[in-house]
Amino acid sequence: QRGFDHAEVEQRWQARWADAGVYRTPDDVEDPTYVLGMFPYTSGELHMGHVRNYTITDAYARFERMRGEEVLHPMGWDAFGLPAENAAIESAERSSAENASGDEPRASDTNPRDWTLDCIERMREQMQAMGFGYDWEREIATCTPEYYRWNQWLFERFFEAGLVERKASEVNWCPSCETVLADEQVEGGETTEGSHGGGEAAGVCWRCDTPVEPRELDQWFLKITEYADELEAALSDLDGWPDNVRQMQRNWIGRQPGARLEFEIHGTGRRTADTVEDHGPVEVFTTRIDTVHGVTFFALAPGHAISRELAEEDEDVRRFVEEVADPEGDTPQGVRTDLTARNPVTGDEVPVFVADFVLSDVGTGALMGVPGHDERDHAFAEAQGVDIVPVIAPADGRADERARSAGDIEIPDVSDEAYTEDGVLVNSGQYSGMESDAARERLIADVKGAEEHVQYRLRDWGISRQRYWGTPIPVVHCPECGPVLVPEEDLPVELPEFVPTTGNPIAAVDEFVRTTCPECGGEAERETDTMDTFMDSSWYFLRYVSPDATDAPYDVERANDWMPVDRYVGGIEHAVMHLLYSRFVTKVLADLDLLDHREPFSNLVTQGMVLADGEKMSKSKGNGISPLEIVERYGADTARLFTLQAAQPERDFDWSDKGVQSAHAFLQRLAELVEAFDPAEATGERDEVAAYVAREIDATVAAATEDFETLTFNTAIRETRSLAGLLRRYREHAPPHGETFERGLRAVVRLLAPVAPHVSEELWRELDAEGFVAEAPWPEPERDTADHERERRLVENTRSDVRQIVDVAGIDDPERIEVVVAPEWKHRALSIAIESDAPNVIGEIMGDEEIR
Ligand code: ANZ
Ligand code: ZN
Repeated sequence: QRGFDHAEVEQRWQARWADAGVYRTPDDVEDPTYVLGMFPYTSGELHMGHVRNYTITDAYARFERMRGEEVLHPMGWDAFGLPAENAAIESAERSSAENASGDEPRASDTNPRDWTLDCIERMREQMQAMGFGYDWEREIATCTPEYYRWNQWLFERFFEAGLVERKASEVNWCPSCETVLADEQVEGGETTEGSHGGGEAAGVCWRCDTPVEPRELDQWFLKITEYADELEAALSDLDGWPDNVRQMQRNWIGRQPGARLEFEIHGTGRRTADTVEDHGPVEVFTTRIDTVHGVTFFALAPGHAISRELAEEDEDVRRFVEEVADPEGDTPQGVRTDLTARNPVTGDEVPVFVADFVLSDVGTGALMGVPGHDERDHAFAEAQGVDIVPVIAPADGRADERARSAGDIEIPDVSDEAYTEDGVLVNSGQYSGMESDAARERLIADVKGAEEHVQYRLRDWGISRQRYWGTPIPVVHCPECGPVLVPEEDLPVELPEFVPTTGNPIAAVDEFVRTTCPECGGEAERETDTMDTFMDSSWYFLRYVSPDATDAPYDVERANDWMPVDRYVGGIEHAVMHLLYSRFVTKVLADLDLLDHREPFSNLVTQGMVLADGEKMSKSKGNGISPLEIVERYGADTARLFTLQAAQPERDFDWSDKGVQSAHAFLQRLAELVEAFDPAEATGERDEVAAYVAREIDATVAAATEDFETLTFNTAIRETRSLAGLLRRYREHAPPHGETFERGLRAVVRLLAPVAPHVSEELWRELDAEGFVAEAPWPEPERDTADHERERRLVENTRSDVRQIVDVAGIDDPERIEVVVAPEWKHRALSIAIESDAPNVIGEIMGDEEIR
């Protein structure tokens, strides 16, 4: 019998850990190291991405626990969402097809709740099989009333704080899922570069790939835009976050410093609505007030109040607004009105258009058109035969005073293409000759009605979903009182039983919909929208702190002690939505005095993908490898070891059977090495060799510890494996072995414990050590390792010399390598040893694996 039986070993230790409560975090712990993996969506099976994610957090949590830290490492389920509902609908369709009579739609065999709970059972089992050390007593599932009532409660606190709004708005509608999608859930929409901000092009649904359509609906919004400023500014202090994620959030928030200024609008009389005159000045937002002398037209969004009024009186405008306008189109289109706008700086009157590239919900819904310096405006002006005037010249080289005063500035030709950079102002009256930056400042100060203004690309967070499997929004619509919050004592508003329909299944449940108004007691209807599941995940990390709390979403005092999360690990696909919403909700909680922290995650790691032949591993690509199969065949320890040694957490890596086999073989060899050791038979040691090995142990421990601290598991494992290799050669080449050898084995087993916890427990016992290795103290170097570092580098150099000799000599027979190379190496080693005053042992333990 070679090595060990992984299935038996793994199950035995999993049971023992559970019995002993090794991974429990008692409530009275003061400030545990909070290690968290993004909780999984309950899809039914763990995939390799999950395995990687949770192996990383688990290894880190185990490392911290062995270092003597209290650790909080919980797990739960992101359990609401469409797939559960779709599964139920499909099952209902199947059974009614089988029942071909086709009269009544039958209740589905599966309902979303059962489907989800089933997934949870399976995924929990799979996680346990992986040996992840979670505190299962803190497990949460967002689809339980105990959890989602707090979504409702939070919605109500947000409402009272003025952070909830109901408004008609154009939404992304997925005709296949029959639901509204958040912008972030629309994929593949190319954003038009260059000109006027917005420009979201049609994309597809993130779940089902169906092209998304625009639709107008009354929606509930959380006003994340009120926090845009802080969400952006605080990014620079989040040093524990990767730069790319912070940059993605910055881009998403899209901070644009600029100015607002006012244009008087006049009717030119022919068909003008007098009403327009009543509007007074119309505001625009611009990032380029320095181009104001180049304004040759003015444009209103089709949804602008003035456009709507014009549409009532002007057939051309009506037709354009209702039939032609396409905000997602590639070419900007518009219709000329008989209004003019007066440039507040020059006094020029320019024509006013209603144009579809002006977005209603961006800025003020109106803009000043500068075709000379903006690409969109340029295209529009060409199509409409509007003047194109250059007012900015490239500053390069000519930016010196002399050239400028000499009137020597070369005015760019903008007739074919806009010049979009900053530069020096020309054709701009008293401002000519100034640089863009300075001119902006001066113009904001000089122009009446102009003021500095920062605009954000970020939109409010639409949380309404017209689906069943989510948190009911706790509102009653009363014909008398309007929308009224469900009183706190009546929460949770529980989901009714599922009925399969197209559209929104909740709206089909009469007993749910019909209710009385909490304010006037009259007949009223419940809101039938449910919340975006990103609401569930934007505070779940707080619930783990007190998963059973019944009078608050979480224990505030404990959350103050335990938060923020010290290590948060998850996929880069959450860089914007989940991570931004979580930051937003945390800030609101802080402002509601429900938390002392303004950021939820002090440190973030986004793990790379697991690839198969260079492509993302996934079910839909059919190139997936099931973690379960790997666990069955090689054991969880092997799966974990391979996953962590393949690459640094941030990097993608290719699945490799060879790598898996090598990880497996290594664990087996290590087991043999430990099992073959009998402390009773240990004898005295040859001093120089033992001293060298002792130093290698220290150096390995020091290096691996540093690697664990930075989650660089792959190099930690490499170090540990090479120490194990050294010990093996030590046994073969330089017996006898005693204390040092044993110390080495104990170090290796503990360094591996976070990575391959089951076999490590087994070997720990084998070494007659006390207790669980999971709770054993992390190894420490016995001596200062600085000297040894230097010596190690010399040894490394020696080895690479040897490698070169082997290469040059073209030797491939291991026996011969030893014979041919050994004298060379010994000689060089000796000289190094003399030079560096290091113990002369290198030759004794020369069988470097790569050479042999
Ligand atoms: C005049 C101007 C001149 C602008 C120039 C730009 C360049 P970006 O382009 O992403 O920085 N804008 C304002 N309101 C808008 C709306 N409702 N819909 C579409 N576009 C709108 O975004 C800022 C610019 O977007 C603003 O600056 C404005 O055009 C345009 F050489 O004003 B600019
Ligand atoms: Zn009422």
